Amino acid sequence: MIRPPTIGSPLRDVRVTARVGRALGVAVGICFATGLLSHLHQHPPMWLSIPPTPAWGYRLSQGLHVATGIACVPLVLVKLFSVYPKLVQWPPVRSVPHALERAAIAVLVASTLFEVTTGLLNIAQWYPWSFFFPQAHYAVAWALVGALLIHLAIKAPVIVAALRRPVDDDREGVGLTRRGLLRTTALATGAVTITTVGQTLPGLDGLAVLAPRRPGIGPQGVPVNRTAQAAGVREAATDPDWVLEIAGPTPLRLSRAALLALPQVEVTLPIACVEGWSAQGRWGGVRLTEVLTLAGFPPGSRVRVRSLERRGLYSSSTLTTAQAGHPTTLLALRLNGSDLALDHGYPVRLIAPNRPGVLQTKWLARVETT
Ligand SMILES: Nc1nc2c(c(=O)[nH]1)N[C@H]1C(S)=C(S)[C@@H](COP(=O)(O)O)O[C@H]1N2
Ligand SMILES: [Mo]
Repeated sequence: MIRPPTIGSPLRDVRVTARVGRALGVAVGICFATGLLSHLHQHPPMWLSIPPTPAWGYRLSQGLHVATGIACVPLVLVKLFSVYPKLVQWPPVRSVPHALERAAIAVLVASTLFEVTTGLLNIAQWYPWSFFFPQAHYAVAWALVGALLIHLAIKAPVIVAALRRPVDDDREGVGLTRRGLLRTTALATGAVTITTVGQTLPGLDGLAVLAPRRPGIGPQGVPVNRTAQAAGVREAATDPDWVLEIAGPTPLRLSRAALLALPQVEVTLPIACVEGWSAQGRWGGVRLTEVLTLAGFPPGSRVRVRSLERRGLYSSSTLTTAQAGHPTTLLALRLNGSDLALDHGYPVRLIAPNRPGVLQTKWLARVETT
């Protein structure tokens, strides 16, 4: 029997593994639950009408999703470090139950690395792959959770026993102690969180040096994901003949001046991007219900808005009936006290409470029923 040399660091201790694993389990649990919620927002099943309140609901859940996902990075690395010799143990399988246990671990490690890597690349807005990120990220999450539950069931007795035993601080040789490793892991996890969570948590934005976005940076003090130039709508959005088509029983064609002549309201609502950044804005414009009533839409209609942007996933979005009927759901014409910038969706964009940023469609062309 060939054995690789055991890499027998005293740091590779089941008590360390169990404690780091517990933290990782909590992070993965929150990340999975909030990821599921984000999926439901973007693909609502017929039985579910997502409520418009609290307005900051998606901002909180997606902020948690990305923050816990980032926190997984140091936790996964330390967890893998602490069990590394076991991953390459020889012979690879000893029995049928052992083979199942190792298969679950293989799926768990592979899916976790996949989720963390694709998630990180996504928040950096870098898509160096050909598959569709949300679908792949969502499907693999289920594989991860399945493998995690099997792993926990098999290891439960070992985990419970390891968590009961205190981590002793005896120094074996020089270097890091086991408690020192746990402290370092906690510090590293805290550090990556503190330097990124300011992309969504007001007050910590000054510390968000590792965050891909800072909430206050962008035209009118709000970040932009896709510019009018990138969306190919510059010309159409600045065309003096632009009108918003309201395809109701009484069809309307409203110029920006006509929209500005309707009763104006101002609401404070966040843009909360799936990438984990969010920014509050003061939006001015016309209530969607105002225009729906004018065009004779029956109450409770399922409404869809369409962008001047023809192609792409963000060219339209559908509102739940509760969101469409909410008084803070606006056809926004102004942001933070001035006319909406072209990159924020001029001449008019949708802004509605408790919705992912991807559904806050910019450069509107049409309002219709589904
Ligand atoms: N037509 C259109 N609307 C869009 C997008 C887009 O690419 N095209 N991007 C969406 C995304 S992903 C986000 S997070 C918000 C960003 O809004 P902002 O650029 O005003 O900050 O707009 C959304 N609306
Ligand atoms: Mo977004």
